[in-house]
Amino acid sequence: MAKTTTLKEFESVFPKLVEDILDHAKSYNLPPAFVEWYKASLNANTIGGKCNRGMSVPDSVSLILEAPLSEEQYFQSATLGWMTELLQAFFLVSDDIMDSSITRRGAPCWYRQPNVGMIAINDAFMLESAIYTLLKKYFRTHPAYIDLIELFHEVTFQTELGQLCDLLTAPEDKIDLDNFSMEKYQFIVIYKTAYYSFYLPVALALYQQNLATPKNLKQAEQILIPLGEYFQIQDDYLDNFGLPEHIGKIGTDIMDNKCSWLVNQALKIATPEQRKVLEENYGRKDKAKEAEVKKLYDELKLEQIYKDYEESRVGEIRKMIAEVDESEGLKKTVFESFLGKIYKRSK
Ligand code: GPP
Ligand code: MG
Ligand code: MG
Ligand code: MG
Repeated sequence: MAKTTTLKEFESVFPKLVEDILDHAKSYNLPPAFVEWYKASLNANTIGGKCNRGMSVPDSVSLILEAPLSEEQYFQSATLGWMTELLQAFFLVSDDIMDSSITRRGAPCWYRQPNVGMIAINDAFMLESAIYTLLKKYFRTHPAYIDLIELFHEVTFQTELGQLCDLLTAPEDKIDLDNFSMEKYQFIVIYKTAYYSFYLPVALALYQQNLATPKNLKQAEQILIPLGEYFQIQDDYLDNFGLPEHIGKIGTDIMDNKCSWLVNQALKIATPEQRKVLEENYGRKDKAKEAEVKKLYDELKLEQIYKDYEESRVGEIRKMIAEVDESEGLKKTVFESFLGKIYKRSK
């Protein structure tokens, strides 16, 4: 029987990894005060989230093996899990600067903390570098070492492509609702979120177990990309309808002129008058205008439209999972576990 990890167990691995990362920095005689800076950045930006991505690496390995993990197996797979969390930390520190966000995980965004400012950009790079420090230390002799490195590089690039489209469809100075479309939306979310949040953890579990056959990787991608798309639609929904106390962040999508799922749904059903309200109020750095858009979203009953979407999409995803071929060692339970963690989430 598989055994799923707890946040406490998973977090207990991290201090050792921080020591490894800092030892690497110290090997270049980095002055102690700067080692402390790196340590503070690692702890502030990597810890404190839900760790769904990270925990899903040991969980997937245990589900694939249909057995609890030995201490060594747990440490190895949790270490891969922490690398996905470091990648996420690198993205979030950067994304919050690009999105002019205020809070993250219930605290001021890193770039807004005292004495940090734009040093946050370099801190983000160093969070990314930590992935490769750990990969080298623990996976140098693993038969899939090069595949693991290439996977992190490719998924990083895919996420950057998604982020580029996210930013280019949301210019600050040129509000043009004709710029938005569900086709663009789909591209943005698949690349900016689905690959690193959903495909990556399962691909890591498969590589670690030497089960990353072309067929298993393809099947994982075919289900995890739609799952990741659904997850980002939830994120867009929560940006407006979620409670900051629950989601740990204050929504910025309306003021940031984002090609969000909600604005795309609104454009589909708005009357010409309602479209005018959007044209005059969307994407402006003005609280009163943001409130007008929020009011319109309520009038258009977007909350109900989202809930109906969620039910029908989850039904389709369940069907895809039922069709997974387990003959090369991949398990349906890996996908069921992901779906269970995010279905109807409020944070
Ligand atoms: C989520 O978008 C996407 C990312 C965090 C990827 C960022 C990619 C980079 C290459 C920096 P979001 O802005 O909706 O997330 P949130 O709502 O958490 O700010
Ligand atoms: Mg963003
Ligand atoms: Mg953001
Ligand atoms: Mg968001």
